[in-house]
Amino acid sequence: MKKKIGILGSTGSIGTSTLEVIKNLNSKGFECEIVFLSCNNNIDKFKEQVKEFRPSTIVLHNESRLKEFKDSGLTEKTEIMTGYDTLCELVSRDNYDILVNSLVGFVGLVPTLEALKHGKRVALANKETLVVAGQLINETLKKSGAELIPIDSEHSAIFQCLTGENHEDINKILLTASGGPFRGYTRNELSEVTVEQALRHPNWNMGNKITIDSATLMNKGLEVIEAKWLFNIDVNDIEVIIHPQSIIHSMVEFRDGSVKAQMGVPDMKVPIQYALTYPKRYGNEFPKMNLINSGNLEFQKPDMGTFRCLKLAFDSIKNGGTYPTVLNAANEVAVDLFLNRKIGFLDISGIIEEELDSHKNVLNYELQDLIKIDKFTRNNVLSKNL
Ligand code: MN3
Repeated sequence: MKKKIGILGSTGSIGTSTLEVIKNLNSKGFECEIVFLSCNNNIDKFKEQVKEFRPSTIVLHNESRLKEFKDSGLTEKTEIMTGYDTLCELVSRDNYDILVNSLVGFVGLVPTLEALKHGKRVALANKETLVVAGQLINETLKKSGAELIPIDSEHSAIFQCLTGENHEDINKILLTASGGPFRGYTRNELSEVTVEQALRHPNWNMGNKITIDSATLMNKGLEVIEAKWLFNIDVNDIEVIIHPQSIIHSMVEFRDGSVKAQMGVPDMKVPIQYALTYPKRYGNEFPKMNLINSGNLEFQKPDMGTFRCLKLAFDSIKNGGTYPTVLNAANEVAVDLFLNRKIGFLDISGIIEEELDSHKNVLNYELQDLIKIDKFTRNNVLSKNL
C-alpha cells in the first residue's frame, strides 16, 4: 500500500531532506506519494519541488507570494491554499496517512494537534509543539490512537533505544548535546559573539532558528521538555551530557545498569526515514559511520551557569503549566531580534528570564490559554526591545 504523505515546511532543511528520503524509499519498495506541501518564502525551491513531486494541494503560508507562484504555470491541476489558518482544514482531511511537521515555532502546534485528532501518524520535527502543549498532545494521543514519532535526532535515538523495552525499566535518559560553536566560552566571551559566529554550527547543517538555539543551548532545553512528554519521563530523570562529536545521538539507562545508545553519522535523513517507515527499516545509500575514523568520543557536564537558557528550560518545565509556553515565545522573539542585530547574544537569556519572572502560571491550560499567552509574551518582548 502506497503511503500518502503531507509535508509542512517543505523547503526548509528537514523538508528538503524528507523529499530526498522519499525518493530513496520509492526505489527500495516503500512506496510514498506526496499529497501536500507547504512553504513560506522560498518560492524558487518550492516550484522545483511541486514540479518534481506533483502534490494535489499546496499551501503558501505567505499569501503575498501567490502571484509569483501562479506565474510559474505549475498550478493547473493543483489546489492552492494560502495562510496558516488553512492548515487546520488541510491536515483534517482523510486523503493522507503521515504528516511530516517541519514548521518552525509555535505555528506548528495546531496542525500537529489536528492531525493527531484525526488519527494520523505525525512525524514531528516541530519540537515547539511538545514544549508548549505536551500535556494536551498526550491527552489527544490517548483519545485518538494516533501516532507521534519524533524526527529530532536525539528523540529518535531514545525512541529506538526504547523499542522492545518496558517503561518501568527506565532509570534515566541521557540526552546528548554537541555543545554548539561556543562550548567552553565564558559569559564575558559570549557577550561579544556575532550572528555569523553563532550561525556556524560544528556538526549539523540546520535552519537559522535552531542553529541559534543550539548556540545558546536553548535547543537542548527545548529537547529536555520534548523528551519528558514524548517518553513520559520525570524531568529529574533526564540528564544532559555534552558530547562534541555528535556520534551518539542519545542514550537510555535501564534499572539493571545497562545503557543503550543509538549512533550514526549526524544526518537528519536517518531519523526522518525511521519516522516514516517505523517499525520497519529500509536500506539507503546515505553515508555510514566509520568508528575507526571517528576519533575519541568525549563527554562533559553542561555549564548551566554560563548557558542560562538550558537552566531556564529546566526551571520552566519543573514549574510546569504555561511556563514553557512563555519560555518558547520569549525565545522565538529574542532569537529573531538577535538575528536582526537588535540585541546581543546574552540578551536572549535575559529577555526570557524577565518574561518567566513576571508570568502568572496556568496549571490546567487549554489551547486558547496557550494561544493567548504566546501572543501576550511576544508583544511584551517586542514592545520592550524596539
Ligand atoms: Mn536535536
